[in-house]
Amino acid sequence: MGYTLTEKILRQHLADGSYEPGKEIGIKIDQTLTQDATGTMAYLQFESMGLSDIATELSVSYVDHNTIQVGFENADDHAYLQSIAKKYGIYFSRPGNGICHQVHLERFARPGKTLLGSDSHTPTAGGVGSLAIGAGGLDVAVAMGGGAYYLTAPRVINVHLTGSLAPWATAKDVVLKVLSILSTKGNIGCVCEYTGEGISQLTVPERATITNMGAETGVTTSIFPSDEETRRFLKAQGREEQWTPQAADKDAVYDRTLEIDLCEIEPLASAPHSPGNVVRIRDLDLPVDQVMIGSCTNSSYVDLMMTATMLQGRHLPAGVSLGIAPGSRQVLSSIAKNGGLDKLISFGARILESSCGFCIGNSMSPCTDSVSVRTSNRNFKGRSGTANARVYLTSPVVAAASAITGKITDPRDLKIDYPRINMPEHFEIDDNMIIPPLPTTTRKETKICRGPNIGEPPVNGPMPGDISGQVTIRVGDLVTTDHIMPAGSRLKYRSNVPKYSEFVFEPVDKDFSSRASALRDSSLHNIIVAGQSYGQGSSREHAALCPMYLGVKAVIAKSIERIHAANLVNFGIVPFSFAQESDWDSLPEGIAIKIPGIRKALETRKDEVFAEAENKQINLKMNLSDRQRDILLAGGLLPFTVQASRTARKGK
Ligand code: MIC
Ligand code: SF4
Repeated sequence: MGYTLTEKILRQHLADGSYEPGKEIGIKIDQTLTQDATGTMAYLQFESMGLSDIATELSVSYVDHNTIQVGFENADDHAYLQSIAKKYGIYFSRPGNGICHQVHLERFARPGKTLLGSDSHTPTAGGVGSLAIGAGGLDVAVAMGGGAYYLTAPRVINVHLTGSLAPWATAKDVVLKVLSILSTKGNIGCVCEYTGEGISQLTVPERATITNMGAETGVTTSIFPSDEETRRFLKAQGREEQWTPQAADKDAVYDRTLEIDLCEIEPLASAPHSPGNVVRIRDLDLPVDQVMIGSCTNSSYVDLMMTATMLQGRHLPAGVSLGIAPGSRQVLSSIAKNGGLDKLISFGARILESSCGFCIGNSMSPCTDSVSVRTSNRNFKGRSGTANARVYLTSPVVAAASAITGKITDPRDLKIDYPRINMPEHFEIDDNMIIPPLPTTTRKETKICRGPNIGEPPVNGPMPGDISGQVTIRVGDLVTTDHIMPAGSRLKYRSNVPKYSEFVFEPVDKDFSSRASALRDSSLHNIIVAGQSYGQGSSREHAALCPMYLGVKAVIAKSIERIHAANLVNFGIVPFSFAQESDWDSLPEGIAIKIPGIRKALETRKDEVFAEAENKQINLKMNLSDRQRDILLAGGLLPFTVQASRTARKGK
C-alpha cells in the first residue's frame, strides 16, 4: 500500500511516536515563520527557554500585521523583533516587505519541507508542496529551539481535480467549493491533499490561494504535489535549485475523496458571517459600499494585473470605496513596472501598504450597515472593525466587477474580454527588505530592544488538585478566536498581556474580563462553557494566554478546534468535551462548578471525569495525549519545557 504525499513527508520527519492516523506524533520542523502579532510573544517565550540559538534550517520573522503605528506600541514590537532576529540568526522581513505567507511562498517555501508558522494561514506554502502547519507561537518557539512539533497523525482527504477552469472561474472559487462541501467544522485531524490532472492547469499562486483558505475548513493543512509547474514558479523566483518533485504514491490510500470538476466551477462568495456560508454570485443582487482587494489569499501579481486590466479606462462609482493592498513588495513593484498600478490609481483605487491591514480590521473598516466585498478569507461578524457590516468574500475578478458596477456582480455579466495574464517567466527579485542572519560570532553581543510595550510572558502555576469556581461565560456554536480575543484596534496590545486581557470576549460580553479577574482575585477558577467548534479561525495564542491570565482553568465545549485546543493545553487550561452535548443546557453563566480531583485524573491518565454543578453531575471527556497531560500538570508548555531542559541538564 502506497503513501499519500502528506504521510510521506510526515514519515520523513518523524521524531517521536509511531505513525498511525488519529494518534499523536512528534515531527521535526525544517522552517518556521512568525508574524509580529503572534511573534513578539513567541520570541519572549523563546527567550525564557534560555536557548542560545535556533535549531531549524531556516526561521523567518515577518512584520506585516501591526504596521499602523498609531502610538509607540507597534514600533516597539518591530524594534524588539528586529533585535531578536539579529541575536538568534533569524531572517527579518521588514515592515513594507509584504504579508508573511505571500513573501514566504515567493522567497523561502520549499517542496518536501516542513514549515511551522504562528499564523493559521501558514498552509499557503502547501502551494509548492511544503507541509506547512499553523500553530500557536509557543509551539513555534519550541520548534525553533529544535523541539518536535506534536500533532495528530492526520486522516488524508483526496481532493481530486479534473478538467480546467472556465474564464472568470478562479482558484478562490475552487476553495469556496471545497468549503461548501467540507464546511468550517468537523475536519479536525484531517489534511486536504490535491491530486488529479486538473492540478497541472493551476499555477503556484493559484494553488496557494486554495491551500491558504483551506484553513477555514479547520484541517491541519492542505498540500499540492510539487511538479513541473512548481519548478517553473521556483525558477521564476530564481530558486530552481530548490525544486524537488513531490507526489503521492500511485496506490496511495486516502480516507475519502472529493471529486471536483474544474469545468463546473463558477464565481462564488462566502456570505456573512462565515467563510463556510457559500453562495453563487449569480444569486446575489446587492449594492456595495466598499471593495477591498488583497490579503494573503488573493494579492498575487496575476490577481492584481487581472484587476488592473478590468478597471482600465473606467472610474469608481461615487458611492463605492476601493482599497487595494498588494501582497508583497515584489507584487507592488511588478505591477508598478508593468503599468498595472497606474490603471488602478486612474480608476480611483486607494493603494494600501503591502500588509494585512484591512483583513484583520485594523484599517479600512467599512461604514455602518455597509456591504463590503473582500478577497480575503474570513468574514466573521465584526472582524472588519464594523460590527454590523456584511462582508462577502470573493475572487479578485468578482471584486473588480463589483467595483465597476457598484453592486455585487458576476464578471460574466459584464460582457468584457477575459483579462488573460500569464505568470511571469521571471519575477522582480529584490530581497533588500529581508535582513539575513549574521555569522554566529558577531551576533552574540546584540542588545535586545525592549520598549515599554514589551511585557514579560506570564507563566502559570501547576494544575491544582481540584478546579473550583464558576461558569463565567457560556457561549454558543462557532465562536471564533476573533470573538475571544479581538484584533483590530486592540491588536497593538499583543505584547502587553495584562492590558490585552481587558478585552477578552469584548465583542460578546464587555464585562467578562472584570468578572473573571474579580473571581481570580478571590482565589476561585473561571470556567468557559461553549458549543460546537469553539476557537475557530486564527492561531492567536492570546485567546488562551489572556484567559489563563484571568484565571480560566477549563473550557467545556461541545467541540474545540485544533489550534485553539493545543493553545489551551499550552497555557495550562484543560479542554473538556461534554459526554452528553445536551448538558450544555445545565451549565448557565454564573453557576458554581467544581471538577474534583482533576490533578489526580491527569496523573492517572483518566479520560473521563465529572463536574458538580448545583447537585447535578455532568460527565466530561478529555482527549489528551500523555504528553499533553504532563504539560497541563506543569501548568503549560513553558514551565513543562523549562522543567524538561533542567532535568536533561542535570542528567548530563
Ligand atoms: C488572522 O488572519 O486572523 C491572523 C491575524 O492572521 C491570525 C494570527 C493572529 O491573530 O495574529 C491567524 O490567522 O492565525
Ligand atoms: Fe494577514 Fe489576513 Fe492573512 Fe491573517 S488572513 S495573515 S490578517 S492577510
